[in-house]
Amino acid sequence: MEKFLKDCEEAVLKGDRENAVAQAERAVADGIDLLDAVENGFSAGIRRAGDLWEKGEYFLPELAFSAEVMKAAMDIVKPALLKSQSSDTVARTVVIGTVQGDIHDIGKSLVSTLLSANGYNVVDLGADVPHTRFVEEAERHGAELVCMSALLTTTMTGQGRVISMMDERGLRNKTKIMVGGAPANSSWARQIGADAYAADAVEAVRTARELLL
Ligand code: B1M
Repeated sequence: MEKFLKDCEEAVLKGDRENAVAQAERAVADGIDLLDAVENGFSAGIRRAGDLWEKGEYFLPELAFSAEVMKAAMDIVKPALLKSQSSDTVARTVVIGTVQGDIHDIGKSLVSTLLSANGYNVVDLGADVPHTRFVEEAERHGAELVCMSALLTTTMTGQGRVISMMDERGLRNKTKIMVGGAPANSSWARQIGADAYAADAVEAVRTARELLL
């Protein structure tokens, strides 16, 4: 398993689409723990690519290419991941997206997939979602939970902005709010008045269950 995870990591890091797709297909065919493959294999590769870019050893197009390769692997894993989870939850509506100004959508999409797989009715707004749209869509769909992802320190403030707007619109007492993404943490969630923070996709599902008891 360790070698397999390393192969997934290297495929994304090196932007080797063919290999990443082959590893993803193998994971599905061999019944490998898909979450393990995503979190500890492919994601490890994209994070390492980010570290190299930060150190100036990768150029932005190389990082972007690694991200595309990661998404190609995710496209293969996603249908099987959707089937693999138990969906014993009564459908509750969740609105999810990455906040305005932020195009990072890989982690958000993983959270979205796992929530769907666990029986939630997920309205995925995508990335770079205007603050007002979170509010409008939450109201339109009668969402019980709004999940906001942010990967940039410059965009995470948008999570707080949306919470204030939900409050102004009188939706805050009907809708729970969860935040996530690399720069967020529990104290940030408390600071902006969110109900919860989740560090990863599995924790996001567990937290959604607790919030919507
Ligand atoms: Co960008 N980027 N990036 N990037 N990028 C980061 C975030 C950065 C930390 C890299 C670095 O410096 N080491 C840095 C941010 C620094 C900061 O703000 N302090 C950065 C930067 C600076 C930028 C640009 C500004 C670069 C530039 O243009 N000069 C630019 C921003 C563009 C924009 O958004 N406006 C940019 C662009 C890009 C790419 C397009 C090349 C690509 C994104 C492709 C895409 O998503 N479609 C990219 C990538 C890939 C990264 C890194 C390397 C990896 C992100 C990722 O996909 N991780 C990232 C470095 C890093 O995070 N270590 C980086 C894998 C994913 C599975 O994990 O997203 O953390 P993650 O999601 C996890 C958890 O966080 C959690 O669960 C997920 C699954 O376990 N989670 C949630 C996430 N959302 C949640 C929501 C929830 C609950 C849990 O609901 C509430």
